[in-house]
Amino acid sequence: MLKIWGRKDGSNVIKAMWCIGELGIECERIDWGGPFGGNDDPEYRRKNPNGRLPTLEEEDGFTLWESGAVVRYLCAKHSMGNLCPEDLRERASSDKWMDWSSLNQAVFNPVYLDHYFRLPPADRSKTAIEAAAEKAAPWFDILDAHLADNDYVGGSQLTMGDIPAGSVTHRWMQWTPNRPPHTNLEAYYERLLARPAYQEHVVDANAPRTEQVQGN
Ligand SMILES: N[C@@H](CCC(=O)N[C@@H](CS)C(=O)NCC(=O)O)C(=O)O
Repeated sequence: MLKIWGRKDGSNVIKAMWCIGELGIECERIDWGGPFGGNDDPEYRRKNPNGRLPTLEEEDGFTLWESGAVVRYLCAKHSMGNLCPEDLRERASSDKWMDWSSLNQAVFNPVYLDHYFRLPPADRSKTAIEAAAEKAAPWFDILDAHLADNDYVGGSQLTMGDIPAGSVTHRWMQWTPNRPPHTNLEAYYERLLARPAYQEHVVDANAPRTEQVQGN
């Protein structure tokens, strides 16, 4: 069976697992990294020399790392013409949003993680969170404008292009203090929330942390 190595609340593991949920394929996810450790295990490093998550492993020993590559591979293998658009230009547009999300939209995420959870409480800074939100907002303006005419980033249906953007949108929606209004993004988020795979692998996987943020 397909294996994914990675703790379920890792932002990049979330992308792989939401994708797998949408594809409806069987998968064994192995708790790895973070509090579970194992990143420096020599056998794990042979699968993924970066010692990061997620790592995909197939029954014949094929391994793949980099969450975007994992999502692209799984969608091309199991959902050509659907989550992976067959038309080259449509596929390139989905690819574009995937790279855009990782390189731009998600930059607030490590700052939020540090200042909500990772740093010793005395070193956490609300100002740092607010500054990260302010820096990220223009990227969300761009996505919001695109969604005025598109239900999903690739057009009228969910594609692999939504996986990174949609998964990071959850943290933005739930963890951003004084979030600026984005009507189209909010409607997009509602559409994603209606998807069982999004609920399970994005919302539920983030739930303990979200409760902690909202309890702050
Ligand atoms: N660009 C890589 C980043 C991988 C990465 O940094 N993953 C984080 C988790 S989301 C990680 O491995 N952190 C160390 C850990 O959780 O132990 C990808 O997209 O797969």
